[in-house]
Amino acid sequence: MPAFATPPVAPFAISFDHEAARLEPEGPTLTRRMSDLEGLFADHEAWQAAVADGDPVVYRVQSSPVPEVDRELPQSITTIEPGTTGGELWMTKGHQHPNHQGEIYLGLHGAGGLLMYDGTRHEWIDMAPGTIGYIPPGWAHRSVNTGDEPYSFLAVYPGGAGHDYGWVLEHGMGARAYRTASGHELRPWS
Ligand code: PAN
Ligand code: ZN
Repeated sequence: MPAFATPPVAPFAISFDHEAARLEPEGPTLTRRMSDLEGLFADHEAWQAAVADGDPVVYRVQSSPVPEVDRELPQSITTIEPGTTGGELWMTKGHQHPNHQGEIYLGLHGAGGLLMYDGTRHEWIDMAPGTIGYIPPGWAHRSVNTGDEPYSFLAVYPGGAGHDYGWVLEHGMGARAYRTASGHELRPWS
């Protein structure tokens, strides 16, 4: 099982395969199944049914060996599978960085969206290969697969930023992304 390096991390090169959406050397990979997304989809019964029906993998996060500690700059590649639950597009849990700091995402493969919320306003950025989405300090963020193939992106963020998942459960994300006949649409938070 790959592990994080012990800080301070020595200089090293990362081989980045954007087609395969992989980093080498690898750190740990986190797997999020449907059961890990409790309370996040608007349609609770559809979520329960999906958990009962094989509890599918919704997304994976592959890290480089750089650990999440202050002054280091970790990177990871997230791959979200295509799918919907109660019509809502598959997505990451979403979080806010409690130590407000900026972050960048780079689209690698597939089609997605970057939903951001500052507690009052929400913003949406369409993400495609080559798009850099900028997340300003203090904005909660969630990624959505809007296509019919896996959607992958690279994230680079300050190691001391922390991850607060409770903030999204408490405040929501301002909007939800749904599949429609012609693509996808955002609907008000419910
Ligand atoms: C990303 C996210 C990753 C998974 O690396 O952590 O896409 O999303 P959740 O953390 O919301 O489950 C990032 O924004 N890091 O700060
Ligand atoms: Zn983040």
